[in-house]
Amino acid sequence: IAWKPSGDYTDIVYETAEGIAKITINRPEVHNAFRPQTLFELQHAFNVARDDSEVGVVILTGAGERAFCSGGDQKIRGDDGYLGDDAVARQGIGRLNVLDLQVQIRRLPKPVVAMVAGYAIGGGHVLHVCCDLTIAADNARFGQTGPKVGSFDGGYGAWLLAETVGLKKAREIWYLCRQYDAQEALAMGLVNTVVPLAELEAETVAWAREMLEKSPLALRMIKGAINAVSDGAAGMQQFAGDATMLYYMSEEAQEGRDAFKEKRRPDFGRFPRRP
Ligand code: 2NE
Repeated sequence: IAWKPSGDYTDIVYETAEGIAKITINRPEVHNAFRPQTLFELQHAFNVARDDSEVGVVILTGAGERAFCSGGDQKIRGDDGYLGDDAVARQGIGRLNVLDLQVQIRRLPKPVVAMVAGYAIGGGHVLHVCCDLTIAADNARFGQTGPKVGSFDGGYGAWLLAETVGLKKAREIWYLCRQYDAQEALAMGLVNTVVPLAELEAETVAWAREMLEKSPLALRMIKGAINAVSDGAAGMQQFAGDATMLYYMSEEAQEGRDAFKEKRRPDFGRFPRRP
């Protein structure tokens, strides 16, 4: 697949090909740990992918074979969050902007696939949990470290993980901070499949291509439906927005718009009162 890079980023790489956007966290020297700048760039790239009507599937991955993402960069962790090099950070004020990215992945109305080689650890583990699907290389290792390094993610990192692997296993993952290999992850339903490292991208692209053959609106609605349960009112708000979008696409809704513009009474009588 011939990836075409675009965008002006320092911490990530954004590429597209054949209706797929590939977003790569590019800080291999720290196992792709994220800093505030990384997350601003990821948010920007996910917005670009969302807005691009040619893109039907987004892949999130990490540079190199050793790590998908090792979570927040502990070397720039301040006393209240992660410090960038912007004006806010110069006042000593930290950020936890990975939480905004998690929400964005959930809200993105296209499937997001985590392509994991090596470590998916800490906040990096939560990112793959937030993705719709995870394709793991056989060298992948999964786990949370928060209680070891003085952190935790009580949001998606807790309840979405529990929804994925069950409550007992989620507690084990958090309370013991062990690492799990790819086969263990597969057995607990944490990933969709495990492939040899050399085949990771080809397999992920094959899954993406299979999804691209499907109805984009159906995928959008089923993603929203599955997320609505655990996202509560915010999930329903998105699902309701999609219902409005579908209604706008109907002649019935367009009659209301046209009648307003033509300064006449709308004629809704020709539309059935459906059972
Ligand atoms: C991932 C793991 C287990 C890998 O171990 P190993 O031995 O294979 O590699 P090593 O030597 O630890 O790491 C290679 C280089 O990457 C850096 C290391 O410091 C090392 O660089 P040097 O010190 O040799 O220069 N590196 C790795 N992870 C880093 C990180 N997260 N921040 C900064 N530098 C990192 C092992 O590296 C490990 O345990 N990493 C830390 C994982 C971790 O605890 N992450 C943070 C969890 S908290 C979080 O992400 C979070 C949250 O809970 C809530 C909100 C927001 C964020």
